[in-house]
Amino acid sequence: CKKNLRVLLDMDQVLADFELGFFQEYRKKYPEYPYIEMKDRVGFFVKDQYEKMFSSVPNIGNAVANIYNAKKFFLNLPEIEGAVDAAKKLAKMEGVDVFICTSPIEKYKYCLPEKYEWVHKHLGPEWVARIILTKDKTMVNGHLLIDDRVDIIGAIERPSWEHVVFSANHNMKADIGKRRRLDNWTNGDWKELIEDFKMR
Ligand code: BVP
Repeated sequence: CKKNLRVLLDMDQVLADFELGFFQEYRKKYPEYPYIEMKDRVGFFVKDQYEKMFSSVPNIGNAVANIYNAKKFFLNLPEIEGAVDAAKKLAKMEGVDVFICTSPIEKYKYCLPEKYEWVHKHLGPEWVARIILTKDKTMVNGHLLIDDRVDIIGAIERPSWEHVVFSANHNMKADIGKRRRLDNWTNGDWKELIEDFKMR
């Protein structure tokens, strides 16, 4: 008898829209500061791109960090379109176990509980038990990791999972080698992806 397919879903930019949440809050809190349109985001870290692009603006990095370090930032992140619906359907599929695999930010005070609250609120109480919080996703065992971050590295050189890159503005120009992409949760591609993995 075959084992279940263990699917690890990243949270930020796969389920919860960190980039949109950031953009909206930043524009609201710092309307006089320069900003990067969401379509022009390149590279995983917002702060890095802002500091590089606006190096003449004093403290712009702090302004950026103030946004995601703030209370309620992670809690109030909007959903990625179709993500919650797809995740629920995925979890109901026969032969599939779903987990949420997410890394906290350095200033974890609000981020940690708010990630739990977000999952509880958007996916339901039974999903809280599926959360895996770690800075090192290579230490997590699974068959498939759906994640927007291109450089997922850690203690294990060859993780058990295969990384499928979830498309985000910041990774569209990145070299992802032989890895597959999942562009969204809305066009049904995710079902094919899961069926492919189940047949292995
Ligand atoms: O806690 C989240 C948000 C944070 O990194 C974590 C996402 O990790 P993954 O689980 O998706 O790998 N984060 C932080 C910054 C800026 C830090 Br400086 C950012 O620009 N984007 C981002 O996702």
